[in-house]
Amino acid sequence: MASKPPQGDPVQDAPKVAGPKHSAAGLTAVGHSLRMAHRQMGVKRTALTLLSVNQKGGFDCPGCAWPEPEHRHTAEFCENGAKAVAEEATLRRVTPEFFAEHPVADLAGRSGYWLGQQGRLTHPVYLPEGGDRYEPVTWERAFDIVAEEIGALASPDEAVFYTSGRTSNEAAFLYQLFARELGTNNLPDCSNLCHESSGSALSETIGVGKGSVLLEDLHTADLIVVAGQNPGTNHPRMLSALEKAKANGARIISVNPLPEAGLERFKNPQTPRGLATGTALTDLFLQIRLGGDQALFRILNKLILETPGAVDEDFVREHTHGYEDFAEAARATDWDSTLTATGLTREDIETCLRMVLASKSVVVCWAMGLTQHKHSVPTIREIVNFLLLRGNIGRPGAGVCPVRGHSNVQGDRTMGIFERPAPAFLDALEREFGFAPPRAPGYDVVRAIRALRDGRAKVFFAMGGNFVSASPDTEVTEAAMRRARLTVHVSTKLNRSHAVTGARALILPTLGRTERDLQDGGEQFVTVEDSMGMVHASRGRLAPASRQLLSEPAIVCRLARRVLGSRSTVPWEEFEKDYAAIRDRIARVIPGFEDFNARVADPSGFALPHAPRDERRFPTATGKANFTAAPVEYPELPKGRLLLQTLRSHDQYNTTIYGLDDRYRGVTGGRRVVFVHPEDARELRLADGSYVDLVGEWKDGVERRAPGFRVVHYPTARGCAAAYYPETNVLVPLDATADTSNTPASKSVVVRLEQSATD
Ligand SMILES: Nc1nc2c(c(=O)[nH]1)N[C@H]1C(S)=C(S)[C@@H](COP(=O)(O)OP(=O)(O)OC[C@H]3O[C@@H](n4cnc5c(=O)[nH]c(N)nc54)[C@H](O)[C@@H]3O)O[C@H]1N2
Ligand SMILES: Nc1nc2c(c(=O)[nH]1)N[C@H]1C(S)=C(S)[C@@H](COP(=O)(O)OP(=O)(O)OC[C@H]3O[C@@H](n4cnc5c(=O)[nH]c(N)nc54)[C@H](O)[C@@H]3O)O[C@H]1N2
Ligand SMILES: [Mo]
Repeated sequence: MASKPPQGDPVQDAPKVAGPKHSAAGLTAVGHSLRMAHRQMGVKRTALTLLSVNQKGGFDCPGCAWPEPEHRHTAEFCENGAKAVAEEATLRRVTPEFFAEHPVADLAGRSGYWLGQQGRLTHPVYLPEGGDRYEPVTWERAFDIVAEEIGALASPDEAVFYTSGRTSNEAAFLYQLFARELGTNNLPDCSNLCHESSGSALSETIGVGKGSVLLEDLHTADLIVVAGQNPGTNHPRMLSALEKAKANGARIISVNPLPEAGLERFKNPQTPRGLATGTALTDLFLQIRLGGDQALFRILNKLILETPGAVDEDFVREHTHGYEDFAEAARATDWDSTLTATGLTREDIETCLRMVLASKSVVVCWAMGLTQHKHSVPTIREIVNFLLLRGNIGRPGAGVCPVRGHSNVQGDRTMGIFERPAPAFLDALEREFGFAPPRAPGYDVVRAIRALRDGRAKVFFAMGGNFVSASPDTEVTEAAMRRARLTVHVSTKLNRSHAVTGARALILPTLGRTERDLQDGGEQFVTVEDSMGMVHASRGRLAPASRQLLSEPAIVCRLARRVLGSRSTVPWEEFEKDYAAIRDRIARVIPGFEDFNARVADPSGFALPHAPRDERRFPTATGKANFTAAPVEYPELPKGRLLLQTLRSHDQYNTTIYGLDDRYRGVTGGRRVVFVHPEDARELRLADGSYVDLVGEWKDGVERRAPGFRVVHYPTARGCAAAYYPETNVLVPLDATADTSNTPASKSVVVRLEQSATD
């Protein structure tokens, strides 16, 4: 039974357009967050909940992974954090009666927005083979069903265990332990769709796949480059750090095809100045073409090499490897191809160079605008080259800053959620638990979809997330999912992945961050790691959404006991009772977590070691920081086509849609919009307000179509278009991925725009 993905709500999706804004936050943002929160939680619960977000002794915001400052405001959250909290702490409920009224086919016809608006899941539910709707099931029976299907597999490698990045360190550690004791490394995670390119590029070049800066480094940098990131929407608390940096004299360069309001001007609602005029953030805006960043950094590197005295020769000699090959490649760069690739002018780039040369310490921040292209890994390696040239790694005020997405995505990876674990990690597991973990690499997200599609994987288990909506090539992914024997989702809220199921399906409802976690050993807390490698505790305060909910660690423990039975060497029961017992094991397996329980008692948490940052030691294959010399690439655009990036609106958290507005880009009341430069639109004869189908063009010749988008004339870079994810995931081919990291190239999709039949 194939159903087309729903195309938005025809009644609600009627976008109105008013043009881009030029500043972010301010009191409007505070008002929006409070209204949204009141609607979901009421006034009293709103106050109780929002005041403990990101406070010492409170819970970690389930929004983004931006770190908390040492000195916290009473309200240490942002508009979008408040929405994330309201979404979870909502008083609305999805009960067994709801499932009785809504067959799966009905759910499959609803928009993601509608599904999310129904509220919190309250009971475990089961869709039997041949059944048309979910029915209530006991936890025991649910675990029996999973055990039955896993037991029937020819090999544990026919099971796939996905993780989304909200999972705590404790739950993540147990989850990977279970998968590995079962015998598989099939642990794809949202990172595969997200910052995998950063991890790949950084581990090879600096020896650690994480950012090398702390919050203080941002505050004290001379120059901050923000490339391929929209912090005003996706990491609003980063604007406070940028404001502080500016107050200390920093300059900021934004590299983006779109003028993003948050980067132009920040009105900090916590300061009088913020409420009046706000702070202008960006000093230089480089309106780059999609995918032009490698070319930009390559020419900057060439120009630095050509400037006498600009290279930090001591650093290069002492700490790096591969300089000569890199320098030769950089010197060969020419202006013509650079200007084509970037769409910038020579003056833009020369201004940028002057700012770089005038700065002693430089931080480069980036997010999805750099990681989701075919050549993302060489692009990020070129940024590393750029920083290495002037010794900008491993000293204060300087370094690489990949800004992570999900609040614990970095921690999940540290805990071993990875389809290609390091041998040293597996050795440590083996030593600690006495079983032999599998050594062969497992499936990442794209490979997992292929395995499901081809019948090589039969059980799909998700610890959070919304796999079918977050993944590329929606129709392919959904068909793959429907071939599974069993799909299981541990979730807080309803989403499309619950409606696109295998022969049998389970939804297992779980506690969110905001909720109290009571186990036999007393009240528990969990821990998370932010984007800068700081680990701290998170403790929920609210009563759970339903008495039936189990915590994620409890679900893994019970599942593991049921599936592995007496063959397990892991004390699952003990772990479920008291999470401190899990942390004791983490302390013994994962470097940097020594004495974990004692150190996490400090309300500010602790910093994980980072050899390049702390001691300018680079644990790479060469023992040095590696310069790299890859050919410069950029996307080619056939005539009459546009390069489409798929990005987030201001009113969504990934596939969770909070509302239908994108305030800073001036769109209200709808999501099916495509932003096109007015000149491109004129050439393509597309009036503002006309309706088009977006049709993907890829070398496999398959037609991928997203129908019915309103054209919005918008000041994006020439040749580039933008539309929201996940509505446009149908256009991203499964095989169009980044080299090395295998991340879907969601930011460079070649499309043609066809007038909609209904227009
Ligand atoms: N409120 C909210 N917060 C979130 C999320 C959310 O959905 N909502 N998601 C979380 C997650 S998981 C993540 S990963 C992050 C995502 O955070 P972002 O990476 O900021 O998210 P996107 O909306 O994908 O924005 C991509 C930005 O890069 C720019 N860009 C696109 N392509 C290019 C390019 O080729 N070059 C350059 N220089 N720029 C480019 C786009 O114009 C846009 O400004 O946010 C996290 N925080
Ligand atoms: N085209 C395109 N595709 C993309 C992207 C893009 O920019 N463009 N971005 C990619 C990126 S960066 C990412 S990170 C992925 C996101 O992929 P995912 O992480 O898979 O998706 P989310 O939308 O964050 O997942 C939302 C669901 O998580 C569940 N949930 C929320 N909180 C909890 C919790 O505490 N515990 C549990 N168990 N469940 C919880 C809820 O049921 C909710 O419906 O999408 C990727 N897909
Ligand atoms: Mo992400």
